[in-house]
Amino acid sequence: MKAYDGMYIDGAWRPAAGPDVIEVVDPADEQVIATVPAGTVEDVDAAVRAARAALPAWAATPPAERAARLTALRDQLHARQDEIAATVTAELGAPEQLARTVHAGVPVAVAGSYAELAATYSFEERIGNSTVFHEPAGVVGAITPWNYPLHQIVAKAAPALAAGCTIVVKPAENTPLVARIFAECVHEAGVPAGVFNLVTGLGPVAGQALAEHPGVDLLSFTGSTAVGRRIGAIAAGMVKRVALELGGKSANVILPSADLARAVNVGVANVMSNSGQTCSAWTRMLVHRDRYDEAVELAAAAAAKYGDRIGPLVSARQRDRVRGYIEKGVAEGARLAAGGPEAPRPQGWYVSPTVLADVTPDMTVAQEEIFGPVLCVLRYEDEEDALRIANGTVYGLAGAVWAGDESEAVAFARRMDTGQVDINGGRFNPLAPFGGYKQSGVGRELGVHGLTEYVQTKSLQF
Ligand code: TXE
Repeated sequence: MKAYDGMYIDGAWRPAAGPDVIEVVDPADEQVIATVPAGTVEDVDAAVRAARAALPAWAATPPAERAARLTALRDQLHARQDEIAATVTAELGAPEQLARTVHAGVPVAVAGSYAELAATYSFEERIGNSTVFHEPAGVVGAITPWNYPLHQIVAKAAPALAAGCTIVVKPAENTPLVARIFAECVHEAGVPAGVFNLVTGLGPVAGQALAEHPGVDLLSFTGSTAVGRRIGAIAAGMVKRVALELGGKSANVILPSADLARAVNVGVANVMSNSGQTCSAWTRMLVHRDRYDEAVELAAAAAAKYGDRIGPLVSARQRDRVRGYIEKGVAEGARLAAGGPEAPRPQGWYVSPTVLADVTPDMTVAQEEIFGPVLCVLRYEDEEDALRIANGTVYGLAGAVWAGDESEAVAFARRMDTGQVDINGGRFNPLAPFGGYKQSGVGRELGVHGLTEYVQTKSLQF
């Protein structure tokens, strides 16, 4: 067990203001692996002051120099990929392969993309008789969740730094260790003191203090809809800009012309990956009634095969939540085709890959985000019915459409009320905008759209 002290504020690891610590637990064996300081209002204040003080110089730093720091940051993340992967495995429970490829790999690509965008973005443009400047939005307060602990930080910090903003990050309390590695990488990359700051702590204490701090101009939050609403209310009350990336209940629509086996297998893998703790996961599989039984059989077999490759959930609380949803699904009339609420192992916060069949759109499991390895398979009558079901939740984050003909899938995707759709499987693109329609959020992350969140415009008329 390692007791870390200090928080990264103003370019150095400073002792915390208070004595309290947070225990970090390995979800696979429930052992405490480390402690980190629980930041207080005072720590947040010190971090925001440092960020404010660093803002004018960083905002005035030429974009090419900001790009050079981001390139150095990408190189640091790349050089420490093994350590990052091992840390995510320890604090989140992510299986090794997933930790290496996704948790450690994607942030390298995202940091690299912002190194390029910082150098190429039009921070100044001419519109008729005006010159428009895209200036930094100011001091950013970022609150991040545990499900992709490094990616969630990089997806906010990299565009903020590219835009010339300074930032204070409050990472999730379950996964602060990889956040500390990120701060070390920022430091090694030569980012000036105060430009990036890290305060570990509890949401209602450090997170709330950050959101409410008058020295913060823009809030960027990823997490639950409940907390997102609070952050949005604080932002509205103080007239701060806000970006919210919240939950999802994404539909995987398998049209009758699709390759059913492929669509089902990829769909199951999508839901089970990261033990289902992915906001964009395709948790509702929609299948035409004529192929429904076949699809359920395929999904159950795929889920059963996934069994030994799945990691635990992040906490006992999340495990209990997910089990509760499975039980509720069965109580409301769904049929267990694979898995179930019973603990598959005596130790660790595991839940078996679960497939719920005969799910109808009105059931709780078809409406609420479960955030675990649970797939709901729903039946549709025709394309219009599929569209109604796909669009019939308060969320609109992601989705998938499968069809024999790509243009058929595209036509359907265009009618979906959702921010991102994968066509016949799709492939991750770190430059494509990511974010929600409806109650899945406000604003976009990644690529040029992500950068735009962190600028404000000033126009000069001639
Ligand atoms: O999230 P919280 P939780 C969803 C998912 C999951 C559920 C609960 O459905 O089952 O949320 O997860 C900070 N003021 N998602 O409880 O609490 C907190 O410290 C300021 C979807 O872990 O929203 C952490 O840093 N900050 C999701 C961050 O908010 C506060 C990812 C997220 O934690 C705060 C995670 C407060 N009052 C969960 N309370 C996604 N969209 O990817 C908490 N926080």
